Amino acid sequence: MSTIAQISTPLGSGGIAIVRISGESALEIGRSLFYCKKLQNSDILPRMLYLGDFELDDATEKCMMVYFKAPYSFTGEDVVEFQIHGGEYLAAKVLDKILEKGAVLAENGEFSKRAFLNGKMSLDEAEATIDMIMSTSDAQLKASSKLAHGNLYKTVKEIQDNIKDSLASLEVTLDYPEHDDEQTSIDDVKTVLTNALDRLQKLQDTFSEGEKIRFGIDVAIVGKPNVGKSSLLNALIGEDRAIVTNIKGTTRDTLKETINYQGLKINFIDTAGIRDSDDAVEKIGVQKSIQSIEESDIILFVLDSSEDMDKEDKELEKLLKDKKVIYVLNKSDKKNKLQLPNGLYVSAMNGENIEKILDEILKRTRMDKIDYSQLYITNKRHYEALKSAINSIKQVLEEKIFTTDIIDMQIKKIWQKLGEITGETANEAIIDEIFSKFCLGK
Ligand SMILES: Nc1nc2c(ncn2[C@@H]2O[C@H](COP(=O)(O)OP(=O)(O)OP(=O)(O)O)[C@@H](O)[C@H]2O)c(=O)[nH]1
Ligand SMILES: [Mg+2]
Repeated sequence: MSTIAQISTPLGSGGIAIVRISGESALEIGRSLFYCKKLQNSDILPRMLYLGDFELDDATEKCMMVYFKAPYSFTGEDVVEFQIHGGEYLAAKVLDKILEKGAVLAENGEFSKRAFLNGKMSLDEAEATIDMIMSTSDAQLKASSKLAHGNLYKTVKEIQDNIKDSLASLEVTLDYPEHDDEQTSIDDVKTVLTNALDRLQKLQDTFSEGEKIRFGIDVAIVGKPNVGKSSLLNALIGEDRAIVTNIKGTTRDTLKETINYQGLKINFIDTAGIRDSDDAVEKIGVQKSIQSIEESDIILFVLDSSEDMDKEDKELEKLLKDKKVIYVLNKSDKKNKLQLPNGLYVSAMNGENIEKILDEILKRTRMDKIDYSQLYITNKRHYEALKSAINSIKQVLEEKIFTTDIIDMQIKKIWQKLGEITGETANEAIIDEIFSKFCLGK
């Protein structure tokens, strides 16, 4: 495999930039460009930081160099890293020099891909690492760090091993029928599969929360015109973001704003007031509002508490009947008229009870019950693989005639599906696609 190099820190100016080389010639290339008095008559020691000079054509860069000897490196190959002053042009020059010596430019995620191919991390761990890097909330960071530490990998591997072992002992009884009872072994396989099914289903069930941990809870703010949806959005995010007027139909387009609350992301979507309208633009806006209702996890159904519910409100309520809905009775600073036992009286104008809405969102979506010591499936790819492994297990357990051949074939299928999560059986195109989404130099 070729020796690759790339700048591993973000492009731009900063305190330090790191240029990384990985592959068979990493050490040779690194040493040929680096002058350090200490290294004149001695070998370079792995994991030691050396201070020296990197020779550029017209300049000398005083920098640090570190060597990681294969297989004890991030990629599992020989790796050399230069820690240089963080100038964009300077880093590019250092990289050029390394390329001149025979290294090739690493593609996006190529260091990580090599780490995966060399068994340094599983595919799910690599994906979780990127998720950690991209984290924008405590919840996402905690959940992805658990995954990045191989907790999913270990669970999946254990289940795969259990299934494989039980199949192996079944095969032994078939080879030596005098030793054991075949039926007992078949029953053992069934027990192992039932246990696996239970564990996998529990994991699969975490995806609903897992998705919210990763992407946030989607909350649509819905209501007829002028009830104060945009005012409420502004109050919830603590910023004057949406236009507010006393003209009905002010909001034409949906507007999404995210906040962090108790470590979780909440994505609020302000929508156009829903009503019958002849205005072409407003009609599109209303269509978008309806789409937001369908796509969100929970709805803030905003009503004007100073008025009774009218026909428009009631029509809208019907539209929400299959959704999780929080009744938000806005304008509580005005004389109250609307009585709803399950309503939350708030005022977007003076801020009354705004935080209660946030708590209610967490409660109703059960996101207040997140236990970070537990593993959450946050990645759709893992979820899909779990789903098809679960289906295959169910199929075997439902077989009327439980022959060894059927078990053998089905178990291989289950094993294969589970292997897609860890990458063991994932096909090359999927692997390439995953790593191509990684950052340059990662
Ligand atoms: N008194 C009082 N007035 C409010 C409150 N919230 C909003 N309003 C007023 O209600 C009017 C409509 O507010 P918006 O936030 O634009 O209402 P909307 O639901 O977004 O309206 P559309 O975008 O037209 O659908 C404005 O005049 C606001 O000042 C509140 O809590 N109390
Ligand atoms: Mg509005």
